[in-house]
Amino acid sequence: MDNPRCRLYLISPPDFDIPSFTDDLEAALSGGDAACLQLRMKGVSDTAIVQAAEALMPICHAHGAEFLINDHADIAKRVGADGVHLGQTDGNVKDARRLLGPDASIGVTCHNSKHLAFEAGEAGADYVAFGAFFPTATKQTEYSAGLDLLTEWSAIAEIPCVAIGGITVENCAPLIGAGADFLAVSSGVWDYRKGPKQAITDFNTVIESAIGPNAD
Ligand code: TZP
Ligand code: MG
Repeated sequence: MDNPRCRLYLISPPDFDIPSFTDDLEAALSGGDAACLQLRMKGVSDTAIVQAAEALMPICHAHGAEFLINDHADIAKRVGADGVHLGQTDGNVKDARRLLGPDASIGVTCHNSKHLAFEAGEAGADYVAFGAFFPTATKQTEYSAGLDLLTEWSAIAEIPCVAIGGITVENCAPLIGAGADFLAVSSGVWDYRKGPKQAITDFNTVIESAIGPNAD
């Protein structure tokens, strides 16, 4: 995923029905730039993830957004996704790379740890994800990350960093200023009071006006 400036990184809602989320995704992606959608479905069968992927991936591709699968490199391979996002217990980057190939986008959850992020980078990850930056109801979070981590990471590392956790149109500007390459957002888009399309538009307006290392 390219990041000449900070970009949005969409995460699916935890629960959805495919027809109505298909409409929401189509609307959202017509509202402005998003680098990707991560399909994040917990506690469901592989078949359910594959069915959702088959409905959602073409919409992402029609809008120039990558389509990533959370947790399961094998499912990413099976559906021909653009990549996979791995938690610390979801298998290792080298195995995922072998399976998905050199062009796949592989990202790793690194909580609030530069150490984990360097490990991920050495293993060949394309991006590292830090969080949670704000309280969130989407995931029970054990870790919280601060703006300093984004600034330090941008100063020392080549690999882009994704900021995650409770990010909204209203609170995202400091993350961009601190050096986030991507803003990973779920409820801040799907539950936005003006709807998902306006959320993407408004996030992009903030990104374009934010002063930060990636603002050009
Ligand atoms: N990892 C840390 S916080 C989080 C994940 C997957 C949830 C992100 O969702 P939201 O709704 O944008 O807080
Ligand atoms: Mg995981």
